[in-house]
Amino acid sequence: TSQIDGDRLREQVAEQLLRSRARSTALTDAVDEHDLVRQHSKLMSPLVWDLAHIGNQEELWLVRDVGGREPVRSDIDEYYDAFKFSRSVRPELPLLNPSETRQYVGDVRGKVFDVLEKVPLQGRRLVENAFAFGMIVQHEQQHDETMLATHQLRTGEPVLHAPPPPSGSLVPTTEVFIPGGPFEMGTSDEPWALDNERPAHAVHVDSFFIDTTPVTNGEYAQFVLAGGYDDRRLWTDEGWEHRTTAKLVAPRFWQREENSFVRTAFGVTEPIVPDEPVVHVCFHEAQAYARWAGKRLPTEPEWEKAARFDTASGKTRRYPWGDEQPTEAHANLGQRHLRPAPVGAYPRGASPAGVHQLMGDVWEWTSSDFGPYPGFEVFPYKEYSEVFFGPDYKVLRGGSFGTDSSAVRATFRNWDYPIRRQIFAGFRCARDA
Ligand code: AVJ
Ligand code: FE
Repeated sequence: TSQIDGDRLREQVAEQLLRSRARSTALTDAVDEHDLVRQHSKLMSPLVWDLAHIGNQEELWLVRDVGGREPVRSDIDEYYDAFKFSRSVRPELPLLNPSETRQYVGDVRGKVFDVLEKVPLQGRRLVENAFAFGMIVQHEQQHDETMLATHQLRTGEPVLHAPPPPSGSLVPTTEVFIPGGPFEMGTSDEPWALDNERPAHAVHVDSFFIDTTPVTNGEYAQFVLAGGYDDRRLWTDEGWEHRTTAKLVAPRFWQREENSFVRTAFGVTEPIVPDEPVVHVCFHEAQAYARWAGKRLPTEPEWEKAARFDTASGKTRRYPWGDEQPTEAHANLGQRHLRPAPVGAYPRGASPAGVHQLMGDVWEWTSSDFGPYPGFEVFPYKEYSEVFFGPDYKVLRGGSFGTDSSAVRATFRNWDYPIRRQIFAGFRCARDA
């Protein structure tokens, strides 16, 4: 009955709220007060801003909107409105200090649990109310990944620790053929899918080849050593312009030592691991590498078809491996590890076509601009996706080791400026058939 369904849903939501909060707490308790309030990079907010912003969004959507309750604090909304002040100026705002922030997010959360207990989760209210909770869980997890990227930019002794990912294994072929024809892209029935993933619609894709694994550090190092950054022909006009003004010579966090490379991640400097997917490259670097390799980046529909389409049944799956939720055996997600796993580490996560590690490890740049699917409807607010549609942003797919499984699906669409590389972004190559 719907009563039981509602109670079950309440439990699941409560569990997800606790899980995301445990992660936010761990990310912010790992550093001292000074590290919480300072800006580790102009590209990022102070960690204490992300934490209070998580609480403020939760207050706006769940306490005030779904719950219809009085504000917890109405005086601070504007400082935590991501559209009002850009990341670079946030340290200058009269922000809550770390202990006020912890108090605030705790107060909000207390009310949220009260709202969760009482809110109707039946009939027509189920979808919209349950979605609001799901959206807020995903929002917190998205900011947790952003905070993880801030940790990566922070200098000093390591404060985050995690066991290494599973070891790699041989992936039999380097690329697979995906036959041309239509497939169903996007979704109309994933309960937590955000507006830009909807609706499901048929898309025709020409035949193409796609690499079975993301491009590795070892492969990328060859490109650098071959002079790829100095070869004008490999770069687009925009890419070359950026490579020149930003003085790009290798992925972010790499340092060259003669003909080898070390990289620094979360306070640890070590030689690059050749079999690990390359991470912290921008779209332009990915594009130049692909051209050097005689290939190109996949389009967004190609990526999704390679990830979800089952040629045998003609059906589109939820995930590359099938319809079951991701587990530790399928993908490197959820910050269980602090790095991408070597190629071949997740044979059980491969798609029907034999494409590995589409989910997790590194976000993958596609060649596509971020735009609406046919039939797109804003839900629930235009600032989630609509205001970003257009040629300024490129789509990334699949999630990274820092993305929680609650905040990514095979339909999930991330986007960023093509020059950004502090995010956990890598890529794989494709080519025309
Ligand atoms: C989907 C990752 C691009 O971080 O800018 C967080 C998610 N939206 N708060 C971002 C988001 C509002 C968004 N990305
Ligand atoms: Fe946000």
